[in-house]
Amino acid sequence: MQSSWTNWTNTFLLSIALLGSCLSVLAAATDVSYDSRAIIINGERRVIFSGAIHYPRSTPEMWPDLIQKAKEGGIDAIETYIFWNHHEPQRGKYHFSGNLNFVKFFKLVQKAGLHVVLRIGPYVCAEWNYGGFPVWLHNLPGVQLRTDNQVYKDEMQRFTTKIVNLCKEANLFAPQGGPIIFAQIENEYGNIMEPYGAAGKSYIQWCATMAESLNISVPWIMCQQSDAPQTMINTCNGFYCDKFTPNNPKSPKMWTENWTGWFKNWGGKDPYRTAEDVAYAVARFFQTGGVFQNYYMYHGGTNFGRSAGGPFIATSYDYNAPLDEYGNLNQPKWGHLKQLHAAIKSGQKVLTSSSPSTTQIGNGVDLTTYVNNPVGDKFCFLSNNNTTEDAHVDLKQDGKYFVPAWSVSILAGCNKEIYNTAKVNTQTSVIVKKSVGSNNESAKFQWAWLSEPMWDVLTGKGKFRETKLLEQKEATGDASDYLWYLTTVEINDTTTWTNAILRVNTTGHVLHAYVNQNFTGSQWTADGDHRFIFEKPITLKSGTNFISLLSATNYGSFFDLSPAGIVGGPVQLIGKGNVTKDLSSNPWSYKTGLGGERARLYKVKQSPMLGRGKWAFKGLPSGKPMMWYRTSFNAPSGTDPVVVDLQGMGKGQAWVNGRSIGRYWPSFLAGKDGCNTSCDYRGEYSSDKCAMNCGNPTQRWYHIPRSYLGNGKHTNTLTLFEEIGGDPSQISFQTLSIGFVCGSVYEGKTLELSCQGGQTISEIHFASFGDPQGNCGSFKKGSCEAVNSLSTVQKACVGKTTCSFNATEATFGSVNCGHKYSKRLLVHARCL
Ligand SMILES: *[C@@H]1O[C@H](CO)[C@@H](O)[C@H](O)[C@H]1NC(C)=O
Ligand SMILES: *[C@@H]1O[C@H](CO)[C@@H](O)[C@H](O)[C@H]1NC(C)=O
Ligand SMILES: *[C@@H]1O[C@H](CO)[C@@H](O)[C@H](O)[C@H]1NC(C)=O
Ligand SMILES: *[C@@H]1O[C@H](CO)[C@@H](O)[C@H](O)[C@H]1NC(C)=O
Ligand SMILES: *[C@@H]1O[C@H](CO)[C@@H](O)[C@H](O)[C@H]1NC(C)=O
Ligand SMILES: *[C@@H]1O[C@H](CO)[C@@H](O)[C@H](O)[C@H]1NC(C)=O
Ligand SMILES: *[C@@H]1O[C@H](CO)[C@@H](O)[C@H](O)[C@H]1NC(C)=O
Ligand SMILES: *[C@@H]1O[C@H](CO)[C@@H](O)[C@H](O)[C@H]1NC(C)=O
Ligand SMILES: *[C@@H]1O[C@H](CO)[C@@H](O)[C@H](O)[C@H]1NC(C)=O
Ligand SMILES: *[C@@H]1O[C@H](CO)[C@@H](O)[C@H](O)[C@H]1NC(C)=O
Ligand SMILES: CC(=O)N[C@H]1CO[C@H](CO)[C@@H](O)[C@@H]1O
Repeated sequence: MQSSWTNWTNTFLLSIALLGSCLSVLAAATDVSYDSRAIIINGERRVIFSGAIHYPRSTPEMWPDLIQKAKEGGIDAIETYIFWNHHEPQRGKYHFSGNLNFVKFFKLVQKAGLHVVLRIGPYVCAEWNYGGFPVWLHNLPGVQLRTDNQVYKDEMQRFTTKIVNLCKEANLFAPQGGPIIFAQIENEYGNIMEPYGAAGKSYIQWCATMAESLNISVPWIMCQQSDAPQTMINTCNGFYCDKFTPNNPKSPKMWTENWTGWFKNWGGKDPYRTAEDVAYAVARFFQTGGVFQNYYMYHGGTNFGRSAGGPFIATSYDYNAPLDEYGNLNQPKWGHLKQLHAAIKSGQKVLTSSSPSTTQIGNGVDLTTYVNNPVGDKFCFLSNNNTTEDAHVDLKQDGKYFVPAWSVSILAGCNKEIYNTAKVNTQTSVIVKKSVGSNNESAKFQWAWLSEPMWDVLTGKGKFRETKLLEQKEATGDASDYLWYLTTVEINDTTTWTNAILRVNTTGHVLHAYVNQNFTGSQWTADGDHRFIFEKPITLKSGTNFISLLSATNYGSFFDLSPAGIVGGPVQLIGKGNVTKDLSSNPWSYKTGLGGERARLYKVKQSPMLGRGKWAFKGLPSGKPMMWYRTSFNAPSGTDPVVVDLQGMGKGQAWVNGRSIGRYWPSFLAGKDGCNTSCDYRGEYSSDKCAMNCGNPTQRWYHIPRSYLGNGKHTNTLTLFEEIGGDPSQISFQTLSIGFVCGSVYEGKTLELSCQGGQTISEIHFASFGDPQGNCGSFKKGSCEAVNSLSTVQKACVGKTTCSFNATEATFGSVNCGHKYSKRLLVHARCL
């Protein structure tokens, strides 16, 4: 491996030299290699902190700020997948502009001085529609996805080559002077490989050979692939990876997905993973010999458009990441990890040139020592994995340490604590939403509305016919979430059929039924999973009856193997005496998508309120399914992120100025149970631990990127397609900013407080240096404090955007806390 990249680099350098090209390109060429203890970049032995930011989950206007904040947070590399279905929505028709311009994204990363980890996949999972595969791929004759199938392999090779060539043409690989230091082929295949048998094994070999043949001259990785062919580095994904060992002893220990939190499903709660536990997982990884780790996600962002995967992935992909959905610092997570990166980096020389040796001290306490011989420099990790018992560890001449339960201390020189994962010294920021304009009656929006045009489908008129119930991906090619299934039934025996039951056996996810133009009901899977049975009473008449079924779905990661829609049914009518009519083999007529989608009702031309005669303005309907609504609104002034509050709406899709901001479903509430008022960071995390927002809408607020908005008066249009019925009169727009910050530091540490976006600290609600107690928002004085705590903080902070001071008696004056183990400073301040 290593020699081949070097050869390639030499050839490259030679050709540049022969062309007499500029020296700056020559100087920028970067050599990447590795061994089991380091990533080696231009000869420098490094540990690498990487953060995932998926370019289509934000906007090009947001990219520079996100990248800069990652850099300031101590991140060395940005990792992203490549999203095939968005780049090639129709076979051979490519899109690489706007927020799909990953070349631009990588150049911005490079400009900031960071590296790139390129995960091509091209299967990516990622809670993305159909795992990133274009649905047309599914419909190619003879194709079988992710296995030793020639049709599939040809397509995968063609797309992978296309992406690699785009990167080569833009000189993006490290030896070309670009930022890309690693590339990934396939994705977590090891987790699902078994059912594929021998074909799976030969497929993964083929992936390795194909990838190698692309001559990218940086190392390839495969994640969760314990049998990765030897030129590939296999890597770990998970909440913790301390127990992972790569399958090749020469490979570095790499963690490609350290889950900083979790994603959200419709009907799910807000996942929350504490800063203490993420820091613990990362520190443990480096304690046990880790070399490269990536935060999945560092910025989660938004599933705009129809990009969210199925079943039931929400539009927000916040992930409880260090940067929130809108790009705000998620504090204290961002800052606590920043300090962790700095602490580990301070030991980089020792860590990358020696192997760990660990002594078990007992009761879950481990001391891991790295010694850089013959120099003798030392670096230590002192961990306590006991979930309940704090440890007091006496290392004799190297000092005494307090190591809280489930934490890791980092000891510079093995005798000075520079960081502990459970001792958070970073401010907590409380983000608040501010209403834009007033909420009073006369300030309410003027709404226009229009019923979804359905005259054709409700009278059985579709676009194509089959005498069976089709699979939805095959019928729609994913041109829309929606597919109409239409049939008729002749009734002559009214005694049996006047009062009947319509029963539809469907693979989900959502079904709406109409009989003779009459809305009969809607239903969806309770748990966001696959099959359900729709059963509603209907009235049939003598003669021809129209049955019109609308199936709505999006696609999950393993939907290549499981069907979607009403495929196969059965669809039945049950009459008096349980007489059953099976309609499954009837002639069925089909129509993909909504009338309003075809008419592009979300597109706005000139004055948005000037509908071409169809839009109505009077008597705003509420609670009616299948409605289009639109209104115009002013862009909020300033630069704070903007959201639309869709409280009161049911389920549907939303557009701002013609651009989709995603699917919405605020009527879907998170379960009432399983939220705790307190969250204990100790013990293994799982995605429902410390969950929040029980009993509330899974997602009430929807991000409108600033760049989607125009300036000035009434230049913006919000368009909604409401599927199940909602009340638009409750809708409002809000901006997000920091309302409060809380600081907490232990004695001897520096407290830094800051607001953002031009805000200043306007007021100090609480400040006490001593033994104060409580959580952010409810701090209380303890038994002792420095008398001028409050005035000292006020003097240093009020009127400033940022302030910092040391939590020491030198700053605050003496505190008589007697025997207390450690003093600390708590501050609660307001940003305005
Ligand atoms: C990769 O390099 C090898 C040897 O230099 C060459 O034979 C092959 O054609 C190259 N492949 C590509 C895709 O550039
Ligand atoms: C905790 O650490 C001890 C070593 O001190 C180890 O034997 C044990 O497996 C660890 N427990 C967990 C849950 O990691
Ligand atoms: C944690 O410490 C307690 C008290 O010493 C002990 O009983 C328990 O076994 C320890 N648990 C682990 C996982 O080490
Ligand atoms: C209500 O809205 C009207 C029109 O925008 C405005 O003139 C009035 O001041 C508002 N009243 C309050 C109490 O905000
Ligand atoms: C009623 O319909 C059935 C088929 O659905 C048919 O066999 C029968 O002849 C019809 N009877 C009358 C009176 O039209
Ligand atoms: C629904 O369809 C599935 C698959 O064909 C079948 O296993 C199940 O029994 C059906 N359920 C009902 C109530 O018809
Ligand atoms: C529609 O349903 C209503 C009751 O829900 C019923 O009164 C009406 O007759 C139905 N119309 C048709 C055309 O079936
Ligand atoms: C019809 O089926 C239902 C449930 O499947 C059953 O409860 C009912 O007794 C049946 N009625 C007749 C008349 O068979
Ligand atoms: C809530 O907290 C209690 C006490 O810490 C714990 O026993 C329980 O498992 C927690 N429940 C959840 C759902 O996290
Ligand atoms: C805080 O203490 C450090 C030494 O620990 C010192 O360098 C720094 O100047 C102090 N900062 C303030 C604001 O007093
Ligand atoms: C892919 C992977 O490592 N998954 C693991 C992530 O962590 C959860 C919970 O700790 C495990 O259940 C998964 O197996």
